[in-house]
Amino acid sequence: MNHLDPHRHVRGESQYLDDVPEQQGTLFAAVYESPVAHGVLKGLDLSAARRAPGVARILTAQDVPGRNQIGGIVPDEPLLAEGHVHFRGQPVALVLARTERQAHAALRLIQADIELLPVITDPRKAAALGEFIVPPRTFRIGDSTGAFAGCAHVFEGVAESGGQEHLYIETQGAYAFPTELGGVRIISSTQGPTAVQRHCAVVLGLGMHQVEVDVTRLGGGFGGKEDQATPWGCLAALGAYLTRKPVKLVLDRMADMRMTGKRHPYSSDFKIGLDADLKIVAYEVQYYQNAGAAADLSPAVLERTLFHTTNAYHIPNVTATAHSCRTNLPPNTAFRGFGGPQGMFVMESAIVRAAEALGVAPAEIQRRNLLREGDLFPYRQPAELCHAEQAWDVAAERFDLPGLRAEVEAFNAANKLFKKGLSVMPICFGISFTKTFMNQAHALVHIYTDGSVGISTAAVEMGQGVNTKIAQVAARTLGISIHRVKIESTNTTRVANTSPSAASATADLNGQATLLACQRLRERLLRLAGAEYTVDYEGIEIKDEQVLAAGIPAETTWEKLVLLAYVRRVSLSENAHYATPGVHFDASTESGHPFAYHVYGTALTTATVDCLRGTYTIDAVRIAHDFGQSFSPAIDQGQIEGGVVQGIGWMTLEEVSYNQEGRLLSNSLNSYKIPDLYSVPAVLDVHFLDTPGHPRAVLRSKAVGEPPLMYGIGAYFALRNAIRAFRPGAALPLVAPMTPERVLGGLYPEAVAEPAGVAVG
Ligand code: LUZ
Ligand code: MOS
Repeated sequence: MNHLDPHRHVRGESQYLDDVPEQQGTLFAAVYESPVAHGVLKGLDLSAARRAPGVARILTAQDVPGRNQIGGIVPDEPLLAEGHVHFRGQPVALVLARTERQAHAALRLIQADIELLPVITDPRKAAALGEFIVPPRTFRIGDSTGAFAGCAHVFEGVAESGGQEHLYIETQGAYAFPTELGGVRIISSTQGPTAVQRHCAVVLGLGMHQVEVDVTRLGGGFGGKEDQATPWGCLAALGAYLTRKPVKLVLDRMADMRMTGKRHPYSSDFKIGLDADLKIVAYEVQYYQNAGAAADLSPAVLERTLFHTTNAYHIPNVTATAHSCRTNLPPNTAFRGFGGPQGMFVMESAIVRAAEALGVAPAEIQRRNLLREGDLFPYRQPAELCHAEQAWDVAAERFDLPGLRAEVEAFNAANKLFKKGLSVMPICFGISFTKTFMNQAHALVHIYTDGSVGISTAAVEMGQGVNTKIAQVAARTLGISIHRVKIESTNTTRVANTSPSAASATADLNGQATLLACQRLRERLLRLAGAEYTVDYEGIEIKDEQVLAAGIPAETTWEKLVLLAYVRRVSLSENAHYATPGVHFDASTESGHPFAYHVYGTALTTATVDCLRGTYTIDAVRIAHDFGQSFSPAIDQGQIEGGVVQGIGWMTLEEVSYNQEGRLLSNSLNSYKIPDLYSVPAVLDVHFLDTPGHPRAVLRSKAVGEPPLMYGIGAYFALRNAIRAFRPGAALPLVAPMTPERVLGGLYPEAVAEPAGVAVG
């Protein structure tokens, strides 16, 4: 089964937010952003802007009829700045004008009087000042302090990973319409329609039933629209509510890059202890998360970092502490992997530090410490149906790891100015929202009297193929062609109280709910088919004698059966709720069974460095991945390919950088480099491991959204190994991304210094 959407996309038929036909009278909105990263907002001069051509109205915090608050986990984020500004790009005022051009022109006439306050961009500086979003959290198993005393080898170090711009192709936006009775209807480019609905209701002082949010599809999300579609939805809704006119707000690319948060940069201290057999006995880590100026999803991201502290390894003694540090940057947010990749990068860094010091290949340590069936994670869930060793061994054998290693060594022996590096990257990712209550979904399934089927769930299609998967689940369960099934827009009036499409769990949660609804419909129809009946309805006749012993009339078509149900007054609609069974977590002991299951895999990565220029290619990524029983292998393979390339981008090319005044330097695609066709590995092999899947995975087909991003960490270490082939024994910092500048710094440390004054991330 192929993805249902791409032919619509390439023909330009897919409707994104900006393709919705514009209603007459629509006002266009533009956001006035804070020009500084921290200060007291003493005054705002709107007089010239108000007189500008086409301007209908300018809104500030004073115009909010409800609460000026959009914080999700912590109520610390105003919709429009009030009293203070906390980051550059923070929304301060909203201009509504007859055209988009007029709205943007008026922005330039606004003057803010701001008294500057000190700016913090560095998480460790924030921590030193006690600027935390939430209190620190610690996951602990065994006794790491005691265990270090008995270790043959102990190593310490610092690891840093940078931010990442989501760069969804469709920028953030919303289009809001006033409805009768004083409500609003919002078309939003969001992964979380309920989040937009809930916050709009708060901001407007309305009940949630007065706010309808509708989403057809997104041009990418990657986590950037899990929480951060909310401000634009609320601003458009505020405009529509106050003016009683439709209001459209779409950010241009540079505004989106300036104003929205990104993947959290982390700065971490680690300590790793091994015994004489290279078994990891103890691991301690302190994470400093750069949260930005408000909580957003940072506490949940922090939590997932702790859950993935030990990646795919079993370590009996672990103490991991995570700090969420408040800085004057846009609030950082969900990004594919959600803190997991940051934690796993530190684990891999610790292993590499140990391996380099001991003069062994990192793989020697990695392979020996992989999770086995029944091993406890630091949060005390056992690894069940664990495929960590299988993934490694199948990858090593199928792709001939010893042969690849020999090739790299031979190349390096024969070449002076080009060096190759190889790495092995195992992954393990927990599937479920870490907040147990979020693991629920609804599906509303209608069978129409002509036999066509319409399905509404909470799932948001953002290119990942979830609509195709849900249609497949329904078609299989009902025994009909997928072409009879339409997946409707995601709409809060049809499916309420939804979790965002996130955490790799969307197909599982909404697919399971769809499965339940379709099973019920199917049972009902089969029962009816098995009964004796005669019906004559609009010329269609089904006779009793056609009822077979099996209970299904031989000539009963789907259409006839559906029509029969209708005239017999049997309901052709179902609304099912699914809640993942068996997941729980107790934050007071930091233990429980938070994940439905884990996904495993291993990637072998080779890279070549040009040792004169510092440029490089990631030559090949070869992966053995645990899909379970994939029922959409084409979509799943696409998720792996996209995830790997996005992970390589995060670890190599993509460098988010702010200056010390909190101004985004990497503010466009001229200064922020993402992987292009030329940086995609020429070889990207994906082997589907033979695994049974998991009963909690929909049709035993495991979640596939986020896990592959973590394979990209392998690219970092492959490049590091290539540098060390050029400069044997080099002591390289563990700082990502490994940009060409950093590669040069590694090759020629005396000649290339870290750029001064630029905050990492
Ligand atoms: N969002 C969330 C997520 O709210 N909770 C999670 O556990 C999560 N994990 C991954 C991505 N988004
Ligand atoms: Mo995501 S980081 O699953 O929105």
